Formats: sequence, C-alpha cells, structure tokens
Amino acid sequence: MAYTSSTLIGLPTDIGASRLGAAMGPDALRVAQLGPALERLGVQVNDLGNLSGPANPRGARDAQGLRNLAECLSWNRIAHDAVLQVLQQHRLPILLGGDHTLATGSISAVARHCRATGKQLRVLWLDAHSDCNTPESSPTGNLHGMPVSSLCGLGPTELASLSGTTPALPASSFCQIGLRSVDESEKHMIRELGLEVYDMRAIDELGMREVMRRALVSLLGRNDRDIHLHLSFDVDFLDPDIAPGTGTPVRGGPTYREAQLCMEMIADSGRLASLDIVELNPALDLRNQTAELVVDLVQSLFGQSTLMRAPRGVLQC
Ligand code: 5AB
Ligand code: MN
Ligand code: MN
Ligand code: MN
Repeated sequence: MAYTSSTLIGLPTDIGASRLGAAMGPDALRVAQLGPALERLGVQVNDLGNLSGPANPRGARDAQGLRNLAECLSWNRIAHDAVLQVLQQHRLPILLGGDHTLATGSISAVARHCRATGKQLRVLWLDAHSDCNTPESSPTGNLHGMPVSSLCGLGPTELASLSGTTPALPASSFCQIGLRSVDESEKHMIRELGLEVYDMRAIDELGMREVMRRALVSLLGRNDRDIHLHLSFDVDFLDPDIAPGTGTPVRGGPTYREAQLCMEMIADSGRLASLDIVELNPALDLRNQTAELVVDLVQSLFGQSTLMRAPRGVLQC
C-alpha cells in the first residue's frame, strides 16, 4: 500500500438525508472494531474521534429547493479541514460518515491537496445512486443526493467552491459503480457531464471482475506514481440483503463475493490514498451486521487476502 498509517475521522451527522441515524455510523464502525482490524493488517491507526458540528434542524426546502444548506456547509468545511490536515501529515484519511453530503468536503480537500502536490486525483464512487442531482433537479432537496454535481461545479455555489477552485475536479476523473436507482434528471446529467458509469446491468453482463478491470484501467491508465485514488464508499452500494443498515436501500446490489472482489482489485492497484465510508445507519441495522460487513470489506481493501499473493498491477488483473 502507498500508506501504512491512517487516521479515522468521525463525522456524526445525517444533515443531508431524510432519515435520521447515519449520525451513529462512526460509532457503529468502532463497535465493529474497524481500527483494530486495520492494525492487524499492519496499518498504524489513529482515531480523531467524532468531530462536532451543527445539529440537524430537519428543515423544509428553502427558496433554492435545498434542506439544511447552512448546516451542510458547516459540516463539509469541518470534513474538508480535517481531511486536508491528515493528508498533509502523509496519512491516509478515512472519513467515517455520516451521510454522503460529506464527500463534497472530503473530496474537495483531496483535490486541494493534489493540486498542491502535483498529483492527479481519480475518484471511484461505489453507490446504488449517482448523487448528481442539482438544487434545480433534486426530487427531495436532500444534499446527500448532490455531492457529485457539487464537486463538478454544478451544486450550490458554497459547496461547489470548497476546494478553492470550481469545479473541484473534472467529471472525467470520476467512475461510478453499482448504480441501480437513478432519477430521470440524473440520467441527463450523467450524459451531460460524461460520467463513466458501470450500473448493475453492466455488472450482470460483464461480471464484477471485468467491470473493475475496465474501471481501474480507465481511472489509473498506466498507474503511474502521480495518481491519488480516492474511494467514496456509500454503504447502499451493497445489496440490502447483506447490508440492511442504510437509509436509502435499493435491492439488486452486489453480493458479498462481488463486493469482496471489488475491494481486492482496488487493493491490488496499490493506489488507494483516501476513503469515505458513508450512509451507514445503525438505527436500521440488525445487530450491527452492516458495520461488521463494512469492516470485513475494508480489510480486503487494505490488502487482506486468503492466500499470500504477489502484488499485481491493475493491467494484469
Ligand atoms: B445517497 C435521490 N436521488 O436525490 C435524491 O444515498 C436519492 O448518498 C439520493 O446515494 C440518495 O434524493 C443519496 C432520490
Ligand atoms: Mn446511495
Ligand atoms: Mn451516495
Ligand atoms: Mn443513502
């Protein structure tokens, strides 16, 4: 791995979602022993605990059509500052959400850091949803449905400019996998932005291995040393039969084995340099099984494998 030390950042909020409970995500991951699991793999782990931010006012939609924009902005600034600081310490930040709104702050910080260090940022987005609504197109006004458009410069201005430039990164730096619930407006947006998307049908037809191979080749190209790979892992990517603890479940997601292979292939690329784990909602879970599954998958993401394997380049996988 590029990094052998990592910092956990707890951001306990459900400010961007309709359902309450994602605010308990960071603690559920600690109860499931995320830190010790990484340490067993040789990663030195530091936990910043839960950072504090504004309460969820559960506001109605404002004139722009958004809920809780001011509070969302505060949480994203907190996420941005914490992630940036961890990157400057040459450690791998693991953002423990919280809802997916926080990816705007987190990835804005990674974009800022990559600009300063001359690295090329690539974002792999594992999700049932494409999260590219805008204030105008959103059917709900929930900001967790808008981080991709915000990062691409189309969301609310305050969120879109967090990285210091708008857009924070070009749409061509993203690749989305696992989609199966996309609003009509988002279908147009995916096309307009030219987002690279592998939906569940692509996984059905090609298999997870080929989807991941294509995605990683397109994100990493020659996989040279200058690439910073960020993974934004929305827990609702996983099939709700194995991961019920999330606020916006959609049936028909990747199985346990498919999700493991996905994580193992990211690990094999050797490029993972920052991570968001978002949308875990323990209030909807059964005996913390979703958090335990996520910890299991994160172990694969950090190189755990059944047998000893020689590191493989992405083009050989
Ligand atoms: B998540 C929906 N498209 O915009 C919207 O869980 C759902 O971060 C968004 O992927 C789901 O509200 C956001 C209907
Ligand atoms: Mn989602
Ligand atoms: Mn999401
Ligand atoms: Mn969700």
